[in-house]
Amino acid sequence: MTTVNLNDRIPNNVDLSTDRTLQRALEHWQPGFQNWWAEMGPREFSQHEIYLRTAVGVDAEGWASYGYVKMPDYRWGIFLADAMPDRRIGFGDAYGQPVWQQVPGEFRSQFRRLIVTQGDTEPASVEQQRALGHTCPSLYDLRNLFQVNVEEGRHLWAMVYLLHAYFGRDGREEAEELLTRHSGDVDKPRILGTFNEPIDDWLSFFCFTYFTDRDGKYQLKSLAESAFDPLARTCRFMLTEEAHHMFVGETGLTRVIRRTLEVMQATGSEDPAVIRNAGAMDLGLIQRYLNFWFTSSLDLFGSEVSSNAATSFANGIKGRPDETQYEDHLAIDLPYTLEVPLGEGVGHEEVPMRKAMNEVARVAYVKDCGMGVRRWNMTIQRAGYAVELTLPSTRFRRGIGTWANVPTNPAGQRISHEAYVRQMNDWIPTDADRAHVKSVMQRVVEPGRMAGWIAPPDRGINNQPAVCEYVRL
Ligand code: BYC
Repeated sequence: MTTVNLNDRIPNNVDLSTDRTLQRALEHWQPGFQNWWAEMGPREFSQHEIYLRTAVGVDAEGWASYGYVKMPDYRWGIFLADAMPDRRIGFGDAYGQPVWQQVPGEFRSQFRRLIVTQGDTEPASVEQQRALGHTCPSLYDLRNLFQVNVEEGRHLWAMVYLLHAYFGRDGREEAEELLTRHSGDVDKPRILGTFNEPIDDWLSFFCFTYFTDRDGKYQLKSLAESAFDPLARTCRFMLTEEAHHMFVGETGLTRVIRRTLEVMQATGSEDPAVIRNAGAMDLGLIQRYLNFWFTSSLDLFGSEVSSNAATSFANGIKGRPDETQYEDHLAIDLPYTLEVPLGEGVGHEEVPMRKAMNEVARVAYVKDCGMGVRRWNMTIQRAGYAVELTLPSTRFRRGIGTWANVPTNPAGQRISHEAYVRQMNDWIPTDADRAHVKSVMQRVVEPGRMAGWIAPPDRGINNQPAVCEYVRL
């Protein structure tokens, strides 16, 4: 394993000090990053000490160290998972050949585009979440938010390292641009749709970390298969950090639901008005938030039929998530059957598998999303209620791909445009839903205490006691 140089100005395990030019270029980018964090990150909390984990190594056992850190002092660095000896390309036309340590010239622009797209999402999410600290439901949650934020900052570093190290001047220019686009900016927005959606309440934050970070998991898994080994190794390590973000989402939503059930039991009512009056979120409202963030995140996989995806697969640039689970890594003559709009209904179309790689990844993602929903339904059932939360159809409310702008209901049945517009209020958060959520977003910062709309976590971070002062305000 390459040693981790934690004391370097930029902590790294890539022997940065042996490449002075690269080191200087990254040190030149560093103040821009720090300024961006100070301006666009959770700036009102920059002087507080937070109980954070920091990456100090890349092996399974010892990568994390916990301690109190002020966010601007976080050791953002460059960490790649260890190289696998004699690693071979695992899919596509160059299957079985040795992986690349440099980017082949002919694939340069494709790689750059993917790395920039990935990199763009990381600071975007920090920007989206920057105001949440003011309304945290507990110190535990506040700490988790900041953990997610600093790690997204590190993921930006991961992509910027690749741009600087392997893409010369264009890479350096792209790295600058990553700090100038901003989430929701009318003139210079972030690249992908979901990353321009505001996240101004904690229910949205939990949905985002459940659904959108899970897209991150699947995209990183695809890139972790790449023939370009430095990209694969970077993404492998990012995946270990990403797991915590999804944990925050899943347990966050579980706790919201648990609290709702407690209120339903205490009041003996399922009436949304009664639940809201008691300061909790009714299940219908939660369902509408799930619908919103799930459908938005589905678009992040790109079009069902994509020549970009086919070329990326053919050229070894981006594989399928968990490529090793497939028997055929060439996927040349295989057909893939897609659901497509047909007349007023749903038809089927066969397309070459390689062109359907975005859909293959999306299907795996949807299955993964369903697991948490099943667990929530078991919790609801155990509490004695017949309500079931569901994931809407992948045809519903799509903005990208075959089903873009085709009106369907959440079950995926085709409906008229008028019916779609008229009923949307039943399906995604209404103004009243958002106003209610906003009204209960009151800041709670006494150690161990929770806001009234969310149950406490099962256990503390790194075995800390329930009353831990995770953030020293
Ligand atoms: N919004 O052939 P198409 C994460 C564009 S999340 C706007 O259909 P392709 C994280 C597309 O860019 C993971 N535009 O799709 C989570 C293309 O534009 P250009 C982020 C969209 O190229 C939480 C055009 O439509 N990582 O890490 O096969 C917190 C036609 O594209 C959208 C990645 O996405 C959209 N939703 O695949 C923090 C991995 N969808 O290039 C972080 C890198 C598509 O023709 N990116 N378009 O101008 C990729 O692999 C691919 O770019 C995509 C699209 C999967 C996104």
